[in-house]
Amino acid sequence: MDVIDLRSDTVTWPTEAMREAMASAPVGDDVYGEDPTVNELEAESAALLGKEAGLFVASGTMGNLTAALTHCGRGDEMIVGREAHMFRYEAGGSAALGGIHPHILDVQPDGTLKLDAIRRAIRGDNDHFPRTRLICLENTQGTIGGIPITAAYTAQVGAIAREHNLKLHIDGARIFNAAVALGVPASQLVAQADSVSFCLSKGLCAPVGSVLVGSKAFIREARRVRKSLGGGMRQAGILAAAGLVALRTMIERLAEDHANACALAEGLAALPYIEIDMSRVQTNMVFFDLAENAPVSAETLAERLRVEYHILMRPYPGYTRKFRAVTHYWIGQSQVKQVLEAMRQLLA
Ligand code: TLP
Repeated sequence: MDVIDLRSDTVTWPTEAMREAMASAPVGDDVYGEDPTVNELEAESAALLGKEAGLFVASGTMGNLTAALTHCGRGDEMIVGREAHMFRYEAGGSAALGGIHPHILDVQPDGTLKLDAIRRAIRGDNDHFPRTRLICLENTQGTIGGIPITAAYTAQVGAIAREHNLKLHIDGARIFNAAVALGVPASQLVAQADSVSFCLSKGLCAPVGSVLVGSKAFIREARRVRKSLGGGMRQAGILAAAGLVALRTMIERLAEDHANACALAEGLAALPYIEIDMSRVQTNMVFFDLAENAPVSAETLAERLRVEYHILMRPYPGYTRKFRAVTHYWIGQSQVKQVLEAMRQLLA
């Protein structure tokens, strides 16, 4: 990469190995279920997460939307965090396309929803109420810091879901970051979930795509939903080939991104006008605030980083002084050093 791009791990380019795998991927028509590479990716994804079946989708947003539309009918309700990507950053798709009513709960600083709040949010049988169908969690909880959510907490939410005959969906866009950070297999983190969507196109570096996993019956239904959303992708094996390389070679190395995020955060914490809570740096995200009395505004800082240092880092959408820097495959130790030196100069 010719710039140092810390805006997100979505910006990652595919690796050479991915480009080679894409060039030689066997393909077929995936709408007929005949693309061998897509089939392999779906099976491998399901096995990795301990589920029966998988479905290759175009994006994390499509994975979450397909799950919500498969679990819920019009007028049904899903319980979801106020800070969750599914609520904040998915263009209201589940409401617009599925008529699904979101029941919003506060996200705690540790990324969880309070168990009591979930219990209280579940509707009783009353003609006045929507019907609660679904609970959604996010792991890692990206919008508040990239916080990994433990298997023990998820099991408690799963138990509530089962007790009330609800489904549990996990937006696991970065589930492998959580698994690596917590030192447990990803399958353990989602054992209680009815569906999980995870992204190939973030820290794992594939150019496009996410996989939705769940039971065979759920995925059969989700295939129909994906088709209705225009997500039947034909010779998608070209893309799935990169996804297979991602699953086979890019998961363990996420630990390097976490170490680089830590180094970046420690360096930033030592600079003036930077407010940062080190205890929240647990995976590949560094959130920090620019102090009000800083010699540059957030916009000027972002602009000067871009123009003078070829570093892309911006205030987080919806905030004015809060920045999010995300480390990934294309950010190594030398890039971290360059960013810290640029920040030191601009804040002097
Ligand atoms: N997140 C993007 C932006 O949309 C904010 C980012 O840069 O982090 N779930 C989570 C937790 C996500 O962070 C994202 C993307 C998605 C779902 C959606 O994935 P895509 O972008 O593939 O639709």
